[in-house]
Formats: sequence, C-alpha cells, structure tokens
Amino acid sequence: MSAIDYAEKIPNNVNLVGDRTLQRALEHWQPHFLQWWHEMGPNDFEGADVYLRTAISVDAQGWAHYGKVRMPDYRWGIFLADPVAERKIGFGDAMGQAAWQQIPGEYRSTLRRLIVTQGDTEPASVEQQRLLGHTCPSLYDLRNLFQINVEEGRHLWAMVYLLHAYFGRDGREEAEELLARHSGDADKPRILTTFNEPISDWLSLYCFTYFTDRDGKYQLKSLAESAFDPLARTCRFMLTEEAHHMFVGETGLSRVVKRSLEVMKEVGSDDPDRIRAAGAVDLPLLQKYLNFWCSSSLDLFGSEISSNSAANFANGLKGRPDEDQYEDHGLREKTLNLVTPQGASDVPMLNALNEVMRESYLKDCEIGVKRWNRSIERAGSQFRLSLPSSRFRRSIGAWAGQPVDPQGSLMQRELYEKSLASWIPSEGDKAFVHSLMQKVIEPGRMAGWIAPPERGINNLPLEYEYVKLH
Ligand code: BYC
Repeated sequence: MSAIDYAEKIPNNVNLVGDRTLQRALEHWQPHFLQWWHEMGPNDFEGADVYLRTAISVDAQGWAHYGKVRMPDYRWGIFLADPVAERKIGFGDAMGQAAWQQIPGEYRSTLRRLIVTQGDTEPASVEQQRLLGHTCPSLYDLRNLFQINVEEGRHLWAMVYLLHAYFGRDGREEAEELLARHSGDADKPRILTTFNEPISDWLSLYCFTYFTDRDGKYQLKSLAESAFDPLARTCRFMLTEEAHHMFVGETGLSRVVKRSLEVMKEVGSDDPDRIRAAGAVDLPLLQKYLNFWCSSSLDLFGSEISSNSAANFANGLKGRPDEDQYEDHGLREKTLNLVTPQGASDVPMLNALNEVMRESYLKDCEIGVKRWNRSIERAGSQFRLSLPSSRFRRSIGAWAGQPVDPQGSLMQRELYEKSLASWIPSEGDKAFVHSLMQKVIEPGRMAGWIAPPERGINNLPLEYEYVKLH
C-alpha cells in the first residue's frame, strides 16, 4: 500500500518530491485549477462546510477519511493504484510483453488524445452541475452532489498528472486547454456531446450519474487495461471513486420511483396529471428522462464500426473492460454480425469493439431498470420502465440522424419529428420538473418528489447536518 503524502502542496503517492521539474510544473497549474473551480465550480457554496470523504491511502480497505471541509480547501491530489509487479500487456498484438512505463513514440498522439478526451469530461461535469446546489432536495443530496464534484475535480488532476509527467510541453498545453473549454460554450465547447448538455434539475442529475457516469465506468475499465501502466494504475483508482457517483444515480432514481408510487397510492390514480398536481414525477415523465440521457450516453461509446477502436486495441492502448473474462485477447480472427440501416453484415471484431462495449453497458443499465420495475409491479401498477433501443436518437455512428422510435424501428421522418416530444422531455415537461426543484435544507427533511434514502452517509443518521451552510 502506498501512503499519500499530505505534507506536500499537492498530495500524492507518486513521489512528486523526487521530480522537482514535474512538481514545479504541477504547482504552476494548481492555481489555474483553483481559479477555474472558483469561477466554474459550485462557487455559491464556497463557504459551506461539507461532510466529504478524502483519499488517505489507495488500498481497497477503507481508503476514505470523512470530515467537514470547505470545498476550495479539498485536498485534490494525485493517487495511483499500487503497481502490479512485472505487469504484462494483456491484449492486442503485443500481448505478453512488459507493460510500458514510458510511452512508445508512435502511440504518443493517440494516447494523448484519449487522455485529453477522458480529462475533458471531468471538469465538464462540474460545470454542468454548478447551479444544482440552489435546488437541492435535501442536505444529504447536496453533500452527495458536492462529493461528486470534488471527485470529478480530482479525476481532472489524475489526467493532468499524466499529461504533465509523460507528454512534455504538449501535455502542459493540453492541461491548460482542459480549463479553457467549457460545457455548452458556443466557441470552446467540451469534446463529447453529452458533456455540453445542461443539467439544470436533479432528475437530470440522477439520470446523468446513472447513465453517463456508467459510461465513465466502462471507459475507465477499458483504460485500466492499457499497456501504458501509469494510465492503467490511475484509472484503477478512479474507478473506486466512480462507484459512489453511480450509487447516487441508482438510488436517486429508485427514490423518485418510490415516491411516485406512494403518491399514486395516495391519490388512488396513476393519471400523470394527478401525480403532477400532487407534486411528484409521474412514471411516463421519468421514462422520457431515461430516454434522453440513455440515448445521449450511448453516443459516448463512439461509432459501431471504428478503425480507432481497432487500432487502440491491437496496439494495446485500450482494452475491453475486465479483459480477463475473455479467452481471445487478439481478436484477429473474429467477426461480429452488425445491423446498420444499410443491412446486416459481418464486421471484423476489432472494428466492432465500441459496439461490444455498448452492449455490455446496456446490460449493466438494465439492472436498475429491472429493480425499479419490480417495485412498480409490487405496487400493483401495470406501467413498466424500459431502456430505449441503442438505435434511438443517435448522433454518432451508423444510426446517427436516423428516424428510429425508442423500440428501434425505422419510421417516417415526419412522424418521427412529431413524436419526439412524446419520447424525450418537452419544454412543458422540463418546466414542470423545474417547478418541483425547491431547495430543502432542513437536516433530515426531503423534497416532496423524492423518498428519503435508506440510510445516511458513513453510518450517520439521515438527520445529520451533511452540509453546514453559512
Ligand atoms: N461526441 O471512431 P469513433 C466519464 C468522435 S465518461 C463527440 O466513432 P472512437 C465521466 C471521436 O472523438 C467517459 N465526438 O470512436 C462521466 C473521434 O474524433 P477524433 C469518458 C465523438 O474514437 C460522468 C470521432 O468521433 N472517457 O468519464 O473509437 C462524469 C470518431 O470516433 C463522440 C472516454 O471517452 C461523441 N459522443 O471512440 C464525469 C475515454 N463519440 O478523435 C466523467 C476516452 C466519438 O477522430 N475516449 N466522437 O477527432 C475514447 O476512448 C474515445 O475517444 C471515444 C470514441 C470512446 C469517446
């Protein structure tokens, strides 16, 4: 286990003190990061004391330390999972060779692009969520939001460390650019589409942390297999933080469903108008939010047929999540039958890896939906939630721009355009959801549209003052 040195200006377990040049470069970037946090983060809450967890070691057994912290004082740092002795490359054409501690010249620009794309999402999500604190449904939820925000900030540090340590001047310039692009900015947007979508209500936040953070899990797991060992180790530790973000999404949506079912029982009806009048989210409305965020997140896997994914795998840069579970790690002989609007065809497996990953991601997304449907069934309702087809509302890949309904069938474009407002949130739906978003900050109390969580944080009661506002 490597301890984290908190005496340093930048907490780290990478012996930063042993590399003065790197240390100075990162200490130069640090105030730029803090300035970005101050301008683009949840800056209206800078004075609040938040019950946050902070990494104190990187081993699995309880790395977290909990305590009240003002967010600008959070100790963002550089934490890599411990090295695996004599680690070998686990897939691709160089399988079995020693993992790289430095980047082979020929893969420099591709790896830089992957790291920058990953890094870009982290501050993007903080920007997307920066105003949500004003409409929190409880102090418990407010604390979870801020926990996610500071950890996304740390994930940015994780990528910036790699850029500074392994990419020289180019890397330092990219690190500055990560603070210069902004979510939704007309001139300098974030790289991936989902990270330019506004997240202006908590229903969207729970969907984002359910669907988009889960893409994060899959991407980080595939980068955790990388032949470039420092990237693999960084991602392994990031995954331990990512789990909490998905927990917030999954339990958040479960609590919304639970409350809807309670209100349906109270009013003795499942009529959406009556549920809304009683101040809760009707299930068809929740379905629209699921359709929106799931389809947007599906784009994050890239095209179904991708020469980038083939090269990244063959060259050992990016594997499949949990590469160990597969038998064939070369994939030179395999094909996958893919259906595109042009028809079905066999595609070399190497070129279809984005799709393979998207399919396993969808299976993971199904787990929560099944659980929500079980509670809906138990409550005696006929309604069922579902995930949209992976062909629905796509902007990237073979199905981009195709008029496809949520079940996956091609339809007339005119009818598709007309029907879209019944499949994803309309302006009226969004206005209704926004009307529910009233700040609740009395310890232990919940907004009327969401059920309380089953338990508090770190064994504390729900009534604990998770955020002390000033
Ligand atoms: N939007 O061959 P293609 C997370 C671009 S989330 C815009 O189809 P490829 C988090 C693509 O960049 C995880 N552009 O796909 C969650 C490429 O452009 P270049 C983030 C897109 O390259 C919540 C071109 O289209 N991590 O951590 O095989 C909160 C052709 O690409 C999109 C990563 O994404 C899109 N949706 O795969 C906080 C991992 N999709 O490069 C954080 C790093 C594709 O030719 N990134 N394009 O100019 C990657 O592995 C890959 O870049 C992608 C695309 C999986 C995104």
